[in-house]
This record gives sequence, C-alpha cells and structure tokens, in this order.
Amino acid sequence: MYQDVFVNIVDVISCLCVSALRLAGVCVGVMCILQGTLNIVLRLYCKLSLASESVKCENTALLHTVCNNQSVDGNQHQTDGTMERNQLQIRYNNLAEERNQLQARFNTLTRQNDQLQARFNTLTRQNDQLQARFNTLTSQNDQLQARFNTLTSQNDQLQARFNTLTSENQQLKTNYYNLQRDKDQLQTSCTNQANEKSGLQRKLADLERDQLQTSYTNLTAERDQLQTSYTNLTAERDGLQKSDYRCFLIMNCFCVSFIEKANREGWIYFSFSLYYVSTERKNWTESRNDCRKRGSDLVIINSKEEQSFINVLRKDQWVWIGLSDNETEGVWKWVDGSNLTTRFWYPGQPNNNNNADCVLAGYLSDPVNNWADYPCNTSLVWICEKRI
Ligand SMILES: *[C@@H]1O[C@H](CO)[C@@H](O)[C@H](O)[C@H]1NC(C)=O
Ligand SMILES: *[C@@H]1O[C@H](CO)[C@@H](O)[C@H](O)[C@H]1NC(C)=O
Ligand SMILES: *[C@@H]1O[C@H](CO)[C@@H](O)[C@H](O)[C@H]1NC(C)=O
Ligand SMILES: *[C@@H]1O[C@H](CO)[C@@H](O)[C@H](O)[C@H]1NC(C)=O
Ligand SMILES: *[C@@H]1O[C@H](CO)[C@@H](O)[C@H](O)[C@H]1NC(C)=O
Ligand SMILES: *[C@@H]1O[C@H](CO)[C@@H](O)[C@H](O)[C@H]1NC(C)=O
Ligand SMILES: CC(=O)N[C@H]1CO[C@H](CO)[C@@H](O)[C@@H]1O
Repeated sequence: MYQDVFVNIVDVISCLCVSALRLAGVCVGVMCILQGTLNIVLRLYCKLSLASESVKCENTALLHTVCNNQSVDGNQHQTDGTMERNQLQIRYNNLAEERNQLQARFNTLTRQNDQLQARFNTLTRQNDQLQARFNTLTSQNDQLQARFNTLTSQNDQLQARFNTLTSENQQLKTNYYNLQRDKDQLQTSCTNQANEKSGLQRKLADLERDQLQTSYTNLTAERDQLQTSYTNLTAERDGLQKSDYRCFLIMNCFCVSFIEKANREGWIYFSFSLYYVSTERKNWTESRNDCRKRGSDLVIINSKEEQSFINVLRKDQWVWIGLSDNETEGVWKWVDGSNLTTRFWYPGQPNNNNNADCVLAGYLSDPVNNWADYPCNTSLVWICEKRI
C-alpha cells in the first residue's frame, strides 16, 4: 500500500516535470538561451526532488516494516534489518553525493546564465549604440543628399554661365574679325591715299616745272620785245639824229649821264623810273624809311610790264612793295595814298593771316600773280622806286 502511494507521488512529479519541459518547448532568439537554462534548472530540480522524495518514502516504508515486524519477532530479523539499513545508508550517501554534484552543476549553470545575461545586456547595449550610429549615418546621408542636390544645382548654374561665356566669347571673336577687316580696309584706303598723295605731288612738281618753263618762255619773249624796242629806239634815234641831231645829242647826253650816275648809286632804270633793291632785310616800316632816306618810296606797281620787271629784279626773293591796309582793314592803299586798281594777288590772297597788313611780291612760284599780305614786322628785302 505505501509503495503504491510512493509510485503515485513519483508519477505525479514526473508528470509535472514533463509538462514543464513541454512548456519550455517554444523559444525565440535570446530568450531561447534563457529558456534553455531554465529547462536545465528545472530538470535538475526535478531530479533532486525525485531523489529526495524516494529516499523519504523508502525510509518511511522501512520504518513501518521494522515496526510491524518488531512486534512479531524483533531479534530474529535484527541482523537482516541492520544489513538492509547499511545498504540504504550507502544508497542514501550515493544519492546525496549525486545531489551535491547536481547542485554544483546547477550553480555552474546559474553562473553561465548570469554570464549569458551579461552578454545579452552587452549585446543590447551594442545594439542601441549601433542603432544610434545608424541614426547618425542616416542623418549624415540626408545631409550628403542635400549637399549633393546643392552641388547639382550649382553645377547647373555653372553650366549655364559657361554657356553664356561661350556665346560671349563667340561674339567677341566675331567683333575681333570685323575690326580686323575694318583695319585691313583702312590700311588699304590709307595706302591708296598715300599713292594718290604721291601722284598729286608729282603732278604739282610737273605743274611748277611747266609754269617755270612758261615764265622762262615769257621772259624770253619779253627780252625779244625789249630787243625789238631797242632796235626801234635805235632806229628812232637814228631818225631823230637825222631830223634834230643837235637837240637829241644834248638830251641824250643829259639822260645818259643821269642814268649812269644813278647806276653807280645802285639804281636801275625802267620806263621812266629808277629802282633800288636792298641788300639788307628790314620790317615794312623800316624798309619804307630807308626808301624815303634815298629820296624815294616803296615801289608802286601800276602795270603788268612793271610787275614783270620787278619779278626779274627781285631775283627769287620775297620783297616788300609799297602796299598796305594798316589804316582800314581790307582797304589796300599805295604809299602815295592812291587806291589799288591793278592787282597781282596770288590765288587765295589776301587772307589777313596773323593780322597781315603789308604786301610782299614773289610769293610762291607764279611769275605774275605772286602778291601776298604778310605781318608788317617781318624782315624782308625791299624795292624802292623813284620817278623821273
Ligand atoms: C605768258 O604770256 C602769255 C602771253 O603773253 C600769257 O597768256 C601767259 O599767261 C603768260 N604766262 C604766265 C605764267 O604769266
Ligand atoms: C617797232 O617799229 C615797227 C615799225 O617801225 C612797229 O611795227 C613795231 O610795232 C615796233 N615795235 C615796238 C615794240 O615798238
Ligand atoms: C600805315 O601806312 C601809312 C602809309 O600808308 C603810314 O603813313 C603809317 O605810318 C602806317 N602806320 C603804321 C602803324 O604802320
Ligand atoms: C578810293 O576808294 C574809295 C573807296 O574804296 C573811294 O571813296 C575813293 O574815292 C577812291 N579814291 C580815288 C582817288 O579813286
Ligand atoms: C620795325 O623795326 C624797328 C627796328 O628794329 C622797330 O623799332 C619797330 O618797332 C619795328 N616795327 C614793326 C611794325 O615791327
Ligand atoms: C610779329 O608780331 C607778332 C605779334 O603781333 C609776334 O608774334 C611775332 O613774333 C613778330 N614777328 C617778328 C619777326 O618780330
Ligand atoms: C522484513 C521482514 O522481516 N518482514 C517480515 C515481517 O513479518 C511478516 C509476517 O509476520 C513476514 O512475512 C515478513 O517477511
């Protein structure tokens, strides 16, 4: 009967252990380790419980048996009981030792469990740190994305500016080519103008040469005329000689001696006037004063013949003549107060340049029309005229 009870108790405990084991059947992740550890602990506990329970039961059963049989015949069975008790004692000791071993293993497992717990905590902490680093990296990624977007837009702007600059560059190149072309055109026209200028200069030289040629021809013609007049005069003289030879002799002697005397003083005869060409240069007023000192005045030119004569006399020099507009600007008067009637101005003269009030003859190369107005303070050669 006691043994039945014992078997029942053992069954019940075993049954509980098995259910506990079944309960521990499901586990996930880290909990698995804990669950495993718990299983081991539960198993140990179950074994220990079973061991101690069976010992208790055996002792009780033994006690009952001894008690029952003592009353019948205690002495006879004393030896057998002692032996059995020793065996039980041995089994008990064995079980106790086993239990101690299990206790030690239980402790070891508990320690391992703690270590695992600690590692679990460490891993949890590391997980948190990794999560934090993950968040940091995510935010950095966002920032990098933003910077990438900014750079992309800047790149677009730069591309646009580059395009603008490229087109500007193109335009500048075009302008440069245009300018280059203009420059070439200008250079060409410049060369043309230079050619034209040298052509004009050549023409001018030719013209001057022609004029000189003409004036030379004119002078030759004049000389021929004079020669003719001389011949005519000689003839006349001869005629006079015949008609009134005595009278002519007296007159001629007088004339010749007068002119010869004037020649010795530097005067030259032409058409009932004597002319003097200075060797010095003076301003117009001083020139006139010099003429007056010589009993004459600056030359007054009344005819083309006289102008031609003066032209020969001046020997390519500029000479003062007795004409000025110093009293009223633009009203030209001869030194004897007479109005100007016969004019031999060079083309474009008078022009009153630098308040030019006095007149010179011989301006540029024209043998006849060569008067010009000039500032009276200029020092020039002058010509005096003395009428006879
Ligand atoms: C030369 O004389 C001629 C005729 O006398 C005249 O037509 C011509 O203009 C004169 N030339 C000059 C340069 O005075
Ligand atoms: C010279 O005299 C002749 C005739 O006597 C005349 O025809 C001619 O015109 C005169 N010449 C001059 C320059 O006076
Ligand atoms: C102007 O010319 C006149 C003669 O025409 C002369 O008497 C007078 O002294 C001159 N005056 C000057 C300032 O040259
Ligand atoms: C000179 O010319 C002026 C005007 O220009 C005139 O009034 C004067 O009568 C002229 N003199 C002579 C002598 O012709
Ligand atoms: C002309 O020359 C004289 C002497 O050098 C000077 O005194 C006078 O002022 C000059 N006259 C003019 C108009 O230059
Ligand atoms: C003539 O006078 C002007 C001022 O009226 C002066 O500038 C110039 O130098 C003078 N020329 C001479 C040759 O004295
Ligand atoms: C162990 C022991 O001695 N058991 C005995 C107790 O007494 C009964 C009868 O009285 C015996 O049958 C047992 O063997």
